[in-house]
Amino acid sequence: MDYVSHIYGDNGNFTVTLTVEDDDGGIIQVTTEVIVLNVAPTVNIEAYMYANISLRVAGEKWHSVGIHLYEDGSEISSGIVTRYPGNPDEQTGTLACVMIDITKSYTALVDYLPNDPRVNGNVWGANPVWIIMSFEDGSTERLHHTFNVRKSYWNSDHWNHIDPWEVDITPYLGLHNITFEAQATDPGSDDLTFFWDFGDSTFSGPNTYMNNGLSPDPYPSPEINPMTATDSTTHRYTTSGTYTIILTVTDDDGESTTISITLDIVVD
Ligand SMILES: [Ca+2]
Ligand SMILES: [Ca+2]
Ligand SMILES: [Ca+2]
Repeated sequence: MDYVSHIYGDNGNFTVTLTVEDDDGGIIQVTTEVIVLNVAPTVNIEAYMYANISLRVAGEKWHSVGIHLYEDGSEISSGIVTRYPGNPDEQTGTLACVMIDITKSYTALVDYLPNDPRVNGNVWGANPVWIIMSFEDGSTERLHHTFNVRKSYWNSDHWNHIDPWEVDITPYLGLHNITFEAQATDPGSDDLTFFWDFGDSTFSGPNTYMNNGLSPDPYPSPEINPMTATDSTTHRYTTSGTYTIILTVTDDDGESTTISITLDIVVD
C-alpha cells in the first residue's frame, strides 16, 4: 500500500496518473479525474469613523464636569474637566481618537461636580458646557448645555442632585465621513475584486487585489496561495435615511460572496 497527498493550487479538472512498475520491468498505469471546485471568498465588513470628543467648560470657577461616553449602553471612555481661571478653550478635556462603530449608538452623560465650593465661596453659579466632536474630515459638531447651581440648592445641600446632561450623540455622527472596510479570505489562489453599493446610488469599485500582487491569476493557478485582501473606502451620506450597503467580492474563477449591512443614518 502507498499513500500520497497533493494540494491543488486552484480549482479545475485534473487528471491523476498512477504508474506502478515492478522489478521485472512490468508497468501499469491507472488514471483518474479529480475535480476541484472553486470556493467563494468569506467576507466581513466594518463601518467606522474616528472622532475627538471634547468637553469645554466655561463659567463659574473650580467646578468640575465629567463626561462618560457609552457605546450601546456600555461605558467606553470618560474624562473630567475642572474650570480654572483663564480661557475655557485652554481647559478643554478631550477623549482622543474614539473609534465610532457607526452600526452602534452613542450616548454622552455629562455630570456636574460643583464639589470644591469653599475655596472661593461660590458653589452657586452657572457653568455652560459644550461637547465638541471633531471628525477626520475636519468638520465639527457642537452641543451645548448650561448647569446652574442656585443658592437654594447650596443652602439645602442639594447641589449634588443636579441632573446630569444625557445626550444621544448618534444623530450628530451620521453625516460625516464613514470608513467602510472589508476583509475577504479565499482558500484558493485567487484574485479578489471588491464592489460596494452604498445604497444611495453611489458606488465604489471594482477594486481588484491580485493573488501574486502583480498580474491576473492563471487558470488553474500553479501555486497554493490562499488569499486575504482588505479593501477600504470612505463614504459620506448627505441626508438621513436607512441605507443598505451591499458589498460583493468576486474571485477570478467566477464565485462571489455578497454581504450587506443596514445603517440608520439619523440626523438631528
Ligand atoms: Ca479559484
Ligand atoms: Ca475561490
Ligand atoms: Ca484562481
